[in-house]
Amino acid sequence: MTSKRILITGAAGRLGTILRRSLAGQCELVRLSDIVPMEPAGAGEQIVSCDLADEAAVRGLCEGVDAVIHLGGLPYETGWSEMLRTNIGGTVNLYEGARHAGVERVIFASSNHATGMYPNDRTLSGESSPRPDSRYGLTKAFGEDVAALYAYKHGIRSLCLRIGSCLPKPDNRRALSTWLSQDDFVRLVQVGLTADYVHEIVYGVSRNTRSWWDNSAAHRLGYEPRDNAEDYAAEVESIELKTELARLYQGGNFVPEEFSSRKEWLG
Ligand code: NAI
Ligand code: 15L
Repeated sequence: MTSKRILITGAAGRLGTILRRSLAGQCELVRLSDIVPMEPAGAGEQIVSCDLADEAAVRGLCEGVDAVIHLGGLPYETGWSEMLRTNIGGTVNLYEGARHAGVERVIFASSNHATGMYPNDRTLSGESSPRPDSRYGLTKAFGEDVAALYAYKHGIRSLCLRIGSCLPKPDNRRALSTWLSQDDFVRLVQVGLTADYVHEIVYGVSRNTRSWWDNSAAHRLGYEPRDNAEDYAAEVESIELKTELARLYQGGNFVPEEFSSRKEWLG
């Protein structure tokens, strides 16, 4: 591994906990940061409590690391003020902190909800332009652009992961397309920590037979997913999302929430 000193934001969360486990003992330092408490530091770990909205604190947080895995933020739809403070402000603070600290690379947890308003019959790639399905999805599309600014202008390698549904196993029919196994998530992050790229947007998805995403850019970087949601098809195929809109668009349940278009813009 080239990155020896790593910062994980959102380290107390679902994905942060998976990464913490996988990186234990692998690096010179893993700095684990969140606003909520977590298990005490083990060997090679450091726990730093930090609100991503606190610009000065985030500056300090980024000091002395080679790579950042930016998972911290609100992973669901909520009002503008929280979104602006945490997801937009927090991501800007993080990249600005990384620039000041001379961080080499940032892996940004984007989301499939940046492109959630595409219908299910479209095959997307990291080059597909955003069609956010929510304020949440828009914050992720914004984060991808922040990543481009800091990559091309300031030389921070930036890998944006449009993560599908990272779960122990798929839990419904939609997830047969969107599932990212926890092991494949770790594999993808390992690629992000070592591969040669400037600014890339890829999908965080396993090798699902029914995937909606052409992830060849990730494969070119060296990502070799091993899990396939299809193995669980018999178990979950009959578990459908409840509304027609949710079934029609890639963003699933984020789509019908506050939906108010009188037209069908499918295409
Ligand atoms: P999570 O909610 O379990 O973890 C996020 C962490 O961020 C939490 O521990 C929370 O305390 C922390 N956080 C929230 N506000 C903060 C603030 N102001 N300052 C510092 N920390 C703050 O979410 P999860 O599932 O682990 O997701 C991690 C990232 O991946 C998120 O950015 C999410 O949007 C993204 N993602 C996750 C997917 C999934 O399937 N779990 C799918 C797509 C994207
Ligand atoms: C996300 O972005 C959410 O953070 C996660 O909780 C899931 O809803 C996931 O997308 C998904 O689309 O399944």
